[in-house]
Amino acid sequence: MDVRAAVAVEAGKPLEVMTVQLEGPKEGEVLIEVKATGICHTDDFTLSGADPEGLFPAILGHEGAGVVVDVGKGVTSVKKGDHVIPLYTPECRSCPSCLSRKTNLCTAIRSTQGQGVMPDGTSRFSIGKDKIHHYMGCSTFANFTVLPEIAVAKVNPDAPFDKICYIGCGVTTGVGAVINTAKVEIGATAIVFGLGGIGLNVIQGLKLAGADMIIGVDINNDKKQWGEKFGMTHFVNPKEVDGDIVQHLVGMTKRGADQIGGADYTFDCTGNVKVMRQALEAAHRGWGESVVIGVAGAGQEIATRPFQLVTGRVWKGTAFGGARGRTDVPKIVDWYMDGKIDIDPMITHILKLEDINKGFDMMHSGESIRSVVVY
Ligand code: NAD
Ligand code: 022
Ligand code: ZN
Repeated sequence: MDVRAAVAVEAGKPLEVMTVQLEGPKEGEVLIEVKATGICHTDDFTLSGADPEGLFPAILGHEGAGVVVDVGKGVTSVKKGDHVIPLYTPECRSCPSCLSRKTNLCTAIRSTQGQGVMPDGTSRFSIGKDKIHHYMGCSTFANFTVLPEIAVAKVNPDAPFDKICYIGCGVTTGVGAVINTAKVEIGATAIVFGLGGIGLNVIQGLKLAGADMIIGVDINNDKKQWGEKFGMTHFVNPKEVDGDIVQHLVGMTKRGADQIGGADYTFDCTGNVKVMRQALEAAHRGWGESVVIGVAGAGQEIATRPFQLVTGRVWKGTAFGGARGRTDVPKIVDWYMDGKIDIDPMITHILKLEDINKGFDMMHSGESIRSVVVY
């Protein structure tokens, strides 16, 4: 069938909106009509050519929501008409990783997903005789896409597509990092570095978990009011701090008779390896945990003195907020529908597919939190 797609033709060039061909779903696959998709940093990272694993031509996009319009042979968990969110981290429930209960990083289709093809090794997208790669198993920058059954979460059909698409990446990553990865408890103190589309979701996750002190750190003062909207209690701009930012944050979090500072939990939502170090060192001696959420550029390395870890700080990382997609994503949609979490204000721009490149421009300039394309 003919579908409308924004194609990443070549690294470093804008997306080209065109008609491409999509084959129907094969065994174990589903055809989705994509209703809305967010634009996220990883799409930009790949499009820019900075991602050494980036493949071209490809249909990018991994933050979508839509409706099942057809299912392939053997598909049992979803049917035509179901509302779904595509999952770049699938959940097969039978690979060693899923069965371990220790990680959300399902390995069932990992290698083919990285190669930009469906699990049978072929692509469903083409232009004439030329194949186009899938992206993160999702390719939501097309009004129809094919996904493996294990890579879709069935969600509440009353939920609005133009909001819940954000649960396909940003919301789940931020809220999940707090609930699943850090397992923050009531009364905890926390520091969030970087108040963009991820950091704000970490903040609302911390509020949901009952954290007491939620310090937001950003070099952009405009982010203060954004943080406050979602539950941040204190704001620090490192550019306006005299001396060392870590010492400043440790000073702000001093508690108890021994007056040792540092937060119970810290989160890097910048992708900057220097900030990752600050986040670790601003965690409390003896028990503070620092969660790396930001994705750093290819070849970057993190550093700290081993003493920081010997004295009990814990350095962790998280992908997709530690969420098991088919199990946890429907719950997050319900939290949104019940008013437990907020999404609407973070979607600052709605675009048509034809204008998708404007969404990338607004991400670069920092004027958007999230841009969403509505088909
Ligand atoms: P964003 O650009 O919207 O936000 C980043 C924020 O960090 C901005 O507000 C910026 O002003 C701030 N910042 C930059 N340098 C800083 C510094 N030195 N100190 C303090 N603040 C600083 O980006 P986003 O959409 O929120 O994404 C953040 C990161 O999370 C990206 O690296 C993205 O790739 C990553 N991410 C990871 C996962 C995962 O599963 N691990 C999922 C989604 C996104
Ligand atoms: C999403 N991300 C950043 C912004 N939006 C993002 C990028 C990468 C990962 C998670 C979120 C990630 C962390 C660890 C892995 N990935 C590897 C998982 C594994 O090897 O099992 C990751 C994922 C998908 C892909 C590449 C890397 C892909 O489909 N190409 C989850
Ligand atoms: Zn993303």
